[in-house]
Amino acid sequence: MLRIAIQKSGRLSDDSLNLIRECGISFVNSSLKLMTECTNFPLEILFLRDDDIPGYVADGVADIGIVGQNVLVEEGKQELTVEALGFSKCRLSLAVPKSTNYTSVQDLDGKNIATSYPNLLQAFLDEKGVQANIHTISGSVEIAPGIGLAEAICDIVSSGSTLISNGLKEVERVFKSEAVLIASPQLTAEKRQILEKLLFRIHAVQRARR
Ligand code: PRT
Ligand code: ZN
Repeated sequence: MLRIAIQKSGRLSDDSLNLIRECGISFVNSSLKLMTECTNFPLEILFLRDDDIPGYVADGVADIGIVGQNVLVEEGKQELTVEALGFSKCRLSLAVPKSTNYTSVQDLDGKNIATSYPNLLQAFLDEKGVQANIHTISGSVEIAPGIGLAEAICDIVSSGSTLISNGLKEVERVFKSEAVLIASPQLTAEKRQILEKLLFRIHAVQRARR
């Protein structure tokens, strides 16, 4: 039996479960249960917060998982990657109030930037040779400039409408992300075989979608 960690409820959940279903794997999904066993494939689904998925897979509590690259790389666990899955595409971007006269990333030197992704942001700023004060906050990053916490933010963007409705403009793309399949490095030969079977089905689903 292979154990997969999936986001319990959020932007990754539906597409992750649909991918498993499209692989021809059946399961009963009760929102009350933490775990469900598939009926026609040796797979057990564990439902978690997305932030916990890389750690559970790294520790071997779950064998494989589906998570956004933004979370995976922020947590420094990119070596768990098996392959990109092509959904939940988004980007991590820097944004400033639309009234700000922004010319280049150097304008952020000495500024305060609010984000939930301090590691990805720090790596980007280091590469650009910019020194800024990073304020790590866990949610509602887009309101930080309005309440005087920061001059800029670094947050996930997909359509861009959240930025616009908060009077912000996107000025730099820091990281491009999509959902990825990850796996524990210590899988038994038996579990690796189940993973190979699952990957075979995932590739068939992806080919059919194209
Ligand atoms: O509860 P849990 O911790 O499991 O979930 P979460 O709230 O931390 O994550 P969730 O469900 O919001 O997102 C899960 C993953 O989906 C993220 O880690 C990304 O990989 C991916 N993803 C794709 C997104 C978005 N699109 C997205 N638009 N994650 C967040 N957003 C948010 C963003 O933070 C901002 O508030 O949506 C807003 C921007 O959207 P637009 O369309 O207005 O630009
Ligand atoms: Zn989360």
